[in-house]
Amino acid sequence: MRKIKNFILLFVLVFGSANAQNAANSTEISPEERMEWWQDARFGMFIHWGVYSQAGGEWNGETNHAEWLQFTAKIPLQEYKAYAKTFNPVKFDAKEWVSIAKNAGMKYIVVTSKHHDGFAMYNSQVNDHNIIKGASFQRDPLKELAEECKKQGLRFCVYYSLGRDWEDPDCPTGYAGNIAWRSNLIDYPIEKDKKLQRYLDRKAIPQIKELLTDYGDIGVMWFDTYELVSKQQGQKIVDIIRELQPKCIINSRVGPCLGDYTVNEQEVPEGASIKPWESCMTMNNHWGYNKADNDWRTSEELIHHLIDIASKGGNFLLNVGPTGEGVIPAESVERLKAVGDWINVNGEAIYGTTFSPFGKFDWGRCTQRVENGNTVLYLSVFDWPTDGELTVPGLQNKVLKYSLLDSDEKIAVKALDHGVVLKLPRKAPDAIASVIKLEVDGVISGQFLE
Ligand code: H79
Repeated sequence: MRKIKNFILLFVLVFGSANAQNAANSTEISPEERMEWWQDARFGMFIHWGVYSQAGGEWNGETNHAEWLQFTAKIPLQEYKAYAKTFNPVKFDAKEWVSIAKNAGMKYIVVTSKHHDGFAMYNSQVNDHNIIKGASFQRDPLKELAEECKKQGLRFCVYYSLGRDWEDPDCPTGYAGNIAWRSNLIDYPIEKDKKLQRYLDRKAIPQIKELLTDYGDIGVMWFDTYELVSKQQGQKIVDIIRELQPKCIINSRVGPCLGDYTVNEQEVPEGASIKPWESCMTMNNHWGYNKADNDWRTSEELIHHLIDIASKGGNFLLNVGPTGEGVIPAESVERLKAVGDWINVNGEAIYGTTFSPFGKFDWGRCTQRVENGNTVLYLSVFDWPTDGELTVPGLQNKVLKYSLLDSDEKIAVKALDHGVVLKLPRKAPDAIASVIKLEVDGVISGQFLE
């Protein structure tokens, strides 16, 4: 009898705990839920800022350096550490930076917590090569930015160079045929002695834990250059992040075939994708501050990129490179202001929309939102028709409502066999991109995914 009782007790314990396990799993956040705010956000600010920013790209007469300064100028670690000591960005003002991002219509910021130089831009207890112990600046800019983001309602996210670290003796890089291509061979010349796992255990993983423990909610852990990090090593980092902050999004550069979304660097893909993706881009030709680089993209190019990316279902992560004093360059601020002015009027064509059901149009781009079974189309016109007639080829659904955003001017709609023709005022309401809002019956079949 007792045996049977024990058996039942055991059964209840095992079964009960399995149920508890299921309950825990059912409260787990799904990838779709995790990505929800990010997919609606569409637009974020990338910030490349570190010890290297002081040089403004110039070292021994060469002016083309930036965030890779230590590597490209071949600076020995001890000299770079001495240079780090002079880093004192007295004009840094988290409130101003976050305001600039917010006024541009950006919903998140991604700031370099540690670039390839291995210098932590926060108060790390793990490693002394950081802004408190290794520089003159006795403040933690990441803490100030995290707090300011919380105040102003932006998501705080961090960049972390995973597979490259020029301060650590154990960080090998490269691939077959190009061994050690991004390693610090000046201070640590014997590549074969480097053990990646030792670097991960001693520095990278403990620092990732610090960032996820001491800075409130992290929106995205934005990893870069996993280099020789294996899928298993990357997965272990993913597991650690999931454990500490289940809501934190992880980009694809945490390891091979891993992460919540893919990244395009300095380019926009040709076609749309339903899987989450992001394009990160500079405003001139450098990520970190380069005072000689005056090759700025125009505000028009940036606004067109934002619309183009949204029309393909992606996010735009646009970079600024603040100076060594902690100031976002005026040229960047000016462009962000122009983007903000456009978004203030036309933001509904960007936030919370999905990719175009028609692919690209010759005259511009399209985004959509399905509301109560009907579709709202946003047509962003880059090239305004000189004859005032704009064709939307392929649109077969009945048009229920139509208007120009930010204009009282009347437009007319004519349905043809091959699509819809819009009669527009002769002059574009916005020289960069004017948005026409069309509410059509039902959803649009035939998704043009390239
Ligand atoms: O953080 C930014 C870059 O520093 C980093 N990723 C972005 C987000 C990055 N790592 N590798 N790459 C980008 C691609 C390689 C760029 C190079 Fe070069 C251009 C290597 C050689 C020419 C940078 C510029 C290094 C030397 C000159």
